[in-house]
Formats: sequence, C-alpha cells, structure tokens
Amino acid sequence: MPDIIDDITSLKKQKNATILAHYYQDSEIQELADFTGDSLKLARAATRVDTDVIVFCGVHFMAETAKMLNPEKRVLLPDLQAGCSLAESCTASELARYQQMLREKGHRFQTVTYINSSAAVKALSDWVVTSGNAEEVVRRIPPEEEILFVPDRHLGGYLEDVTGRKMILWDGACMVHEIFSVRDLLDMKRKHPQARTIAHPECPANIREHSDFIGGTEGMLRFVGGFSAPAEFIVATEVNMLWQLKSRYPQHSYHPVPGITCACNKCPHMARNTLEKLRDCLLYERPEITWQPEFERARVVLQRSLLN
Ligand code: CIZ
Repeated sequence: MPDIIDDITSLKKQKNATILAHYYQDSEIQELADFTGDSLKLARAATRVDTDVIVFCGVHFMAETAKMLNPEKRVLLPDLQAGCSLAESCTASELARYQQMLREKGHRFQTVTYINSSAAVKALSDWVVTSGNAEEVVRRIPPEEEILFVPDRHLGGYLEDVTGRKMILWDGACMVHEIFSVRDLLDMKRKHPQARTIAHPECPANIREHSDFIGGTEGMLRFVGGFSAPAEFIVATEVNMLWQLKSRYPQHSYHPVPGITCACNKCPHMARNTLEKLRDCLLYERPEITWQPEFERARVVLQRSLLN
C-alpha cells in the first residue's frame, strides 16, 4: 500500500495534477486528494485549480462537469465506466420527447435538473442543481411557471415538501439511497435512543420522515459540526461519508443505516475508482473526458446555475 501511495504522490507532482475526490470515494482515495467535497464544492474547486490536469475521483457526470467548467484543462477519470443510476434513468432523447409533449399540451415550465445527469440532459435544462443549492433555485422560479424536475423523484418530493411547490417529477431514483431499510432504521433508533438521524434527500419519504435532519453531504457536515459535545448519529447516505464525518468530528459516534440486502450501503459506481486505477490514470494520462458538442450549451446552464 505505501508504495502505491508514494507512486501517486510523485506522479501527481510530475504531471502537474490536482486530485479531486467526492465524499463517496473510499477513504484511501479521499485521504490522498487535494480537495474533497460534494459535487457543488468540487465543481467550484475545479474552476480554481492552477494545475494542467485534474484527476476527478468520482463518477462520470462529475468529471464531465469539471471539464465543462474548465475546457482548457485535461480532466481524467480513473474509470470511465463509473456511471450513475440517476443519470441513466433519464436520457436526453426521452427528456426532449417529454418536454415536447408537455409544450404541446400547453404547459409553460422550466426544467430543473439534478447534477446527477448527463451533459446532454443538462443542455436541455434551464437550471442544474445539486443537493446543496436545489431549494434556493426552486424558490427563485416565478410561481406562474411550472417546474419539471429531473431525474430524482425523491429529491423532487423532498423539495416539494420544503418549498410547498408542486412539480412535475421524473421517475428516477438513486440505487444507493432508494434501498435503505426502514425496519433496520427503526431498530437502530430503538437501540440508540439518543442518536440523531441524518438522511440524504435522495432517500425515499419513508426514510426522510424518521429523520431529524435532511441534507446533502455538505449539509450533513455542517449539521454534525454544530455539536461540540460527543453525540451519536445514525446516517442514511453512501457509507464512505462516515469516514469524512469521523475524520472531521472524531468526538462523535456514527452508525450507518443498512440497505435492504446489505449491511452497509456502498455505491458500486464510485467503488470502480481504486488506488491502482488512480495511479494508472496519472501514469498514462487516460481515461480522459474529451470535449463533446453538447458541452457548449450545458456549460452555459452550469455556469448560470452553480457559479453565480
Ligand atoms: O451533490 C452531490 O455531490 C451528491 C451526488 C450528493 C451529495 O449530497 O454530496
């Protein structure tokens, strides 16, 4: 293990690269990264990087976002197959057909798209949001306009709850957040009666309704950071987030909510990035995210939504 870490550290210098890692990456990758964050924080960090190369340890749509915001940089992703069940649930051709159908029926709407989507879908959108800024963007849309929210029906449902705004919801879901076991969560709450439950808004309503705090990963860090005395937290999000929570706030204890069929809920796409693939991608400078025609329009939407 130490050899590969030394290799990555020296290749990073040699190739003038910055490593960005999402909180859902394995701990050894987060430990090595120059910046860790959610997709909003990483997208913003990517625009301030002064190296020629960005290695994005996350999933494909995140690396694409970094490239769109930094066309002049080389953006590498350790495994090009690191996808996202949400992004796959809404293709650009399906979305274009649905928007057309709504327009023909006389709907006047804006399309608000969760960042977990392809560049081609972002290019068909009015706004791109993350779990960190979705509520603010939805609140800014004039009430006379309808909102088509894609692709996460659970995040959409959560936004309807907090803003009181009814939206047209796409029928997508995150394979990690959708399968938390409510029965296990209730058992854990009985076993740890003092613990506060924190859940990601990608979780279904039956998990959210038993939670004390609902927020994206940055929101969770802020919430937990507000407790100085040792406390207990039951956490319903991708299990690698617990490493980030423990390293920032080691005085607390954390219990991951199991999935319906697994003891802890890990994103199989994020897990495709390994230390070996990170080393090889620095060494061979590939796989690389290359500029695609749809990036042009998606970039305008991203800049308007995330950087202002
Ligand atoms: O916005 C992100 O990075 C995702 C997908 C989840 C979160 O809350 O960090």
